[in-house]
Amino acid sequence: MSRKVTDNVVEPRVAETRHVKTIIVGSGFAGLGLAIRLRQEGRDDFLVLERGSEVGGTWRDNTYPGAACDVPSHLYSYSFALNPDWTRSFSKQGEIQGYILGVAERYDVLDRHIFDCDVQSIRWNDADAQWEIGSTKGNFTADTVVSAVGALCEPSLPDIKGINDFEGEIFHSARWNHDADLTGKRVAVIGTGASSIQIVPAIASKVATLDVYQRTAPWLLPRSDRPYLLPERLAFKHIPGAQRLSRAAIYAIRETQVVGLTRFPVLMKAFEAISRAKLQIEIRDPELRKKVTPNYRIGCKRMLISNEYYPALDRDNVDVVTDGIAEVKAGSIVTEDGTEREIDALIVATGFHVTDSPVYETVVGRDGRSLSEVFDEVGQQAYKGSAIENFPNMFFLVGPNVGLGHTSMVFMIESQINYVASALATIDAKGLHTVEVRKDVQQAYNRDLQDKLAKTVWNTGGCASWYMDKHGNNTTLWPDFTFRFRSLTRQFDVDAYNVTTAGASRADDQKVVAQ
Ligand code: N01
Repeated sequence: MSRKVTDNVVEPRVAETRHVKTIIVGSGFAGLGLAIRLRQEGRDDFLVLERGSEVGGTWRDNTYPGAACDVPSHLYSYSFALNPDWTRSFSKQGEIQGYILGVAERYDVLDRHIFDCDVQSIRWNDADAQWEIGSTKGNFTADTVVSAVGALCEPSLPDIKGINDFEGEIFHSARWNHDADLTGKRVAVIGTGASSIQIVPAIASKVATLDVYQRTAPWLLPRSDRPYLLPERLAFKHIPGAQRLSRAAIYAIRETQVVGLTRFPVLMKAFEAISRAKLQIEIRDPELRKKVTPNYRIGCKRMLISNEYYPALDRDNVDVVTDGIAEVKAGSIVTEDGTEREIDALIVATGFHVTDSPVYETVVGRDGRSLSEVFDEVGQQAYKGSAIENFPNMFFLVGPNVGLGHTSMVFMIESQINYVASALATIDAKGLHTVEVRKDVQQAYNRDLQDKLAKTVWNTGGCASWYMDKHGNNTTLWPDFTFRFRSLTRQFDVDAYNVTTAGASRADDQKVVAQ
């Protein structure tokens, strides 16, 4: 099949408001997976609104040199669309994006997508009990909306004096400018997170000089990446169960980390020992080694894997700068100690708006408050990462406290897809007009989560990370085994929701319909 992903798109007539039963916003792993499920269940009255021009989400957007996944390929894929053809144990961005495009075609959901459609507002209309969606491709109404925009979609730009006056090439890691030729240039990278540690080794040998501005040193572990041999690929393809077995083994091994990360942070010392040995072996210069040795417990921030980052830092043309940045000038960066380093290009690898996403301002719930206003007050929270009080008939994929640092997000996404698909089926089967998670249920769920999180290395490991919100709560990570989340989300639990049936007045709203 040679159909392009943007073919067969359903374009609305812009002047009209179009009603659809379910609107999914975003078509990364999450939105696409749900679209496939809905189609498989014969629920064709849905649309996926996607601001990009193809599916893929973060894997479409992050095209920086060296971009690759740090979860093994056979686990980092849909359970219903295993891929025996992965060429490496850890896939690169292009191969993952190719896989996602292929799945979208194979499961025939592209005709339900509207691409280049930037959703600008999602507002609940209580009188009509439906969502009103404004977008660059017209207006829609929907009975239910599923937000699948992802947590790592809005680049966070550092608020550094003068940065807007920089006259050379400047771009964020997630918006890589492929027209900018860095060969022979003096380049600076701000940030040393998961993106930066892949970019730095990928460009170090081609640039003239590379200044890596490090605020906090990351912990690094070995990356056991290798190409799959032909016999292995043939086995994955032709021996029944071989790929499932490999996937199950990867899952089980990764899941053992949960004990150290969430219950007994002291166990993380074993990983720390491996990481220290790696530092010792890969960095010759003792001064540099000291600079890049982290001063917090491993696992507190995301553990990174690379065999190339430290050797890249050890190169003669690469400098790690740990003095804070005071100012960016037209052609240089000045640090707080007064040193000025001239550069031609500046790469901003400073992460994403996770707990303060601007997307939250665009979603307005039942009482007229936006998600960002609600989160401002109570912190980013949801029930099972999937539903939020005051936002009826709305579900979230990759919502609050669903994130992971140790294994595949696709596992969590598929768990949520089960839950949301079950919710939509329940709404239909029971003839429900609205479903809104009960406040007491949401509060109890989040109290329990925060109790668990208090013991984790993320909260106790002595670091500052994007896992925490401005209230000091970890509102991003799931603090337990992932199979527990799978079990929690297997079925929609309608009794956790206030529901109304068609024709019921708002006064009846709080009554739960008979189960
Ligand atoms: O972003 P980050 P990322 N001045 O937030 C620094 C996923 N991912 O794009 O640590 C100076 O991790 C900041 O410093 P500090 C993965 O989930 C996966 O790298 O806050 N520095 C940090 O060093 C990952 O966790 C993969 O002190 C500033 C860096 O910028 C998530 O995406 C690959 C600064 C930001 O690191 C985000 O990763 C890539 C400032 N004002 C991404 N502001 C794989 O699967 C921030 N920093 C391999």
